[in-house]
Amino acid sequence: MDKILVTRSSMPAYEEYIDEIKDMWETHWLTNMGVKHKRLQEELKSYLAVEDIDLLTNGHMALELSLQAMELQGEVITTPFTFASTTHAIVRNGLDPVFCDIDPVDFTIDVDKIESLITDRTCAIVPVHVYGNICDVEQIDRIAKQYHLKVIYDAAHAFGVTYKGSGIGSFGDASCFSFHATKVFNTIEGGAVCFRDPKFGRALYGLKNFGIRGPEIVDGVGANAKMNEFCAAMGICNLRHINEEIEKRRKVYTRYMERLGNVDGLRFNPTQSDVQSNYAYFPVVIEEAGFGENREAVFERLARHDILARKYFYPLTNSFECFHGKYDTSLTPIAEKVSRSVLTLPMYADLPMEQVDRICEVFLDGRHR
Ligand code: T4K
Repeated sequence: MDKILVTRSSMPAYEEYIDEIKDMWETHWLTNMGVKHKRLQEELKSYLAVEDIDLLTNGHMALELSLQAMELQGEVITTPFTFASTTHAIVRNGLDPVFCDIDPVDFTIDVDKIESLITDRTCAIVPVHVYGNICDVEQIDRIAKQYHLKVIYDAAHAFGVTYKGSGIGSFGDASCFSFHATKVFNTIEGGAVCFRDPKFGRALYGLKNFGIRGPEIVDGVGANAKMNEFCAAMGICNLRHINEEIEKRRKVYTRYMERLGNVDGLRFNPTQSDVQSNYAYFPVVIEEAGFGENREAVFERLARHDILARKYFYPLTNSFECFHGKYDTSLTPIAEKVSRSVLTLPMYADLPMEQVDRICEVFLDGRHR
């Protein structure tokens, strides 16, 4: 039997993609903000219900260049329960990450702990809508206003999520999405920043295109983070099917919950009120005392049956070797505990229900059914 991987890229029909890229053999226009880039940008602005958006090569550059465009200095409050990218974007900007613990229920930044971490060096907050669970955007907004801090959301997991009917990308000063192959919506590699302030948009654009403003004008020292036309074409195709894809994910989520939802010692993504979810990931927190087995035992049994669940996010970013013990993980005990007990099970739109059933069977190993 084939391996079941943690996810599988959504792709349009082969013919649909070929049809979308065909004209490039006439125009020979492959990158540098071509027609497909412009079209996808407009379509995403409308789909995500945001005021403005710019497309980039990937979610990481979206984060890194957003922080740079804000010309920040000092400390940035963030969480360690995330992918390497979030913390690396902060550190690569010469900023000091200050790690805040997470909420034990939805795994996002614990808003009650943010204020105690604010110093006169704090310049921004980088919260993460982890697994597509949304942060407490209202409290974060209040804190940011009170202490004059910028808010840059890592929205890599939150494509299409809405809160009280508003696109999740419309909160904070900037929201950074990932369109990586493994995401709910993909452009192969890709990312975007949503924002409102045109001054920030102009700075970001300069950073993604060498600071070039015209054939003879370079007014800033920029990088290159432009989305190319093949990626934009993939996005245009995938966006046509996105609602269907999310609906299929919802069905997978429902099946998992039917099989695992009432098992002692297991915890799942919460249902958040006023939130339209995208079912990006299916994390399970395994509490050994209640379940009778720890995360490692379940992970290994699944792997023996060719089911490759993942430990997103273990280890915590504040314990990475590259930081040489610089950060004290005992200051984020809940993140540490969740990181040691969570397993993300396979989740993608075309995951057959029989495979979901098999995954659950192996997960439970006959003991709790
Ligand atoms: N912030 C957060 C919170 C993030 O999670 C991420 C990325 C970022 C920022 C940065 O965004 P990007 O710069 O990546 O756009 C994966 C992804 O590479 C990464 O995008 C993602 N988060 C992270 C959570 O997961 P890996 O190392 O686990 O990927 P990999 O190669 O093991 O792939 C996982 C599974 O996906 C494979 O087993 C099969 C499937 N897959 C993978 C690829 C590459 C496909 O079906 N097709 C593919 O092309 O990091």
